[in-house]
Amino acid sequence: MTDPQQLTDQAQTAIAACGDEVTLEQLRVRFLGQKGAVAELLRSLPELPASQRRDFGKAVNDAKSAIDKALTERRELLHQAALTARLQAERVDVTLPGRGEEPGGLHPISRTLMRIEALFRGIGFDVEEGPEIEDDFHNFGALNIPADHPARAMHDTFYLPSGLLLRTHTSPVQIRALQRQAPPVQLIAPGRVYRRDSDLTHTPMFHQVEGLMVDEGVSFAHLKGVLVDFLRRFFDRDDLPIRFRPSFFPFTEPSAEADIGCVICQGEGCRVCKHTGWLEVLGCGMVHPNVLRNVGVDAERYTGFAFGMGVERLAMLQYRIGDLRLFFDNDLRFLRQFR
Ligand code: 2U9
Repeated sequence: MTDPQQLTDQAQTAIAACGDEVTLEQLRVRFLGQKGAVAELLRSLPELPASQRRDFGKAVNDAKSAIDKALTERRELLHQAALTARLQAERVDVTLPGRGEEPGGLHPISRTLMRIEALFRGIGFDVEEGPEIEDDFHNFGALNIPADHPARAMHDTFYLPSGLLLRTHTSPVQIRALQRQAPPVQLIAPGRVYRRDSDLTHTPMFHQVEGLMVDEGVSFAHLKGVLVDFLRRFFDRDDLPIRFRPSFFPFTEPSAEADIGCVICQGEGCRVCKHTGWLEVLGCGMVHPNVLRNVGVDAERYTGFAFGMGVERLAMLQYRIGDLRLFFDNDLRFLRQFR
């Protein structure tokens, strides 16, 4: 190649056809580099007759400028095109509708717990929580359940290597409350409890709400008044039939279990109430004087009533849920129904 104009044309054609910045740099080296085509033309200068050198030198310089200009313009163009392509690719259409957030919901057990708590708060009960890992005294001893007593078999207990245990009921919360504060005491203790039990109707962890009222002159009539009122409000039926049957617990004397008229069949008899028309919903009784003495409360001066209920059972009746395990599967198809 000896003609600067021809070289310019060739370079401009190649540059115009170049589609990316890397190839463009290769073209720059090829035409304007130290060993490039323009440098080669300049090296041929001394071989020319002296009369032609001046014009040829100018022509080579013009070629160099023209190629340099073409490179710069092309580089700018390619840079802009790349930027535009990237902006296009990364474009966010802020006018598109959002993906949407599904509203969360409370677990049915949480909802039932909150309902129970609200009803007891409304009649002046405090709500207290306590540790799930307990010692033998707070879970058993203080509650008039001695070490060798068969009543302990009722609560198949999870023991930890330390000798501590997972509480089998929320009674220890109330023991701690009585140790801490003098009567009058009126509180409920909601929370998780643990028993070594697992079948269709039992899970190793479940929820309880227990309650306690201790003061001078507290009687079984107060117990009945509070619990009948609670159950009728909970099931939202002023005429809900309720009966108390005698029972036994080591921590209460006398003790009773409360049944409500079956909310599924209205007492007609169905599978849920095993064709009795009644559903057992809680246990209760007058706090045993030994329990009061164990926590330093004067059992001559004070009396109290206590009760306990299983939250899963109440939630199943409230929401007409037929299978206990649904509470623990965390299947969204089930949980979404409680939003
Ligand atoms: C203190 C004194 C007495 C709590 C009580 C029951 C009766 C009872 C069961 C119901 C179903 C447990 O979840 S369940 O299996 N509970 O029947 N609980 S009286 O008595 C107390 C508690 C604390 C200081």
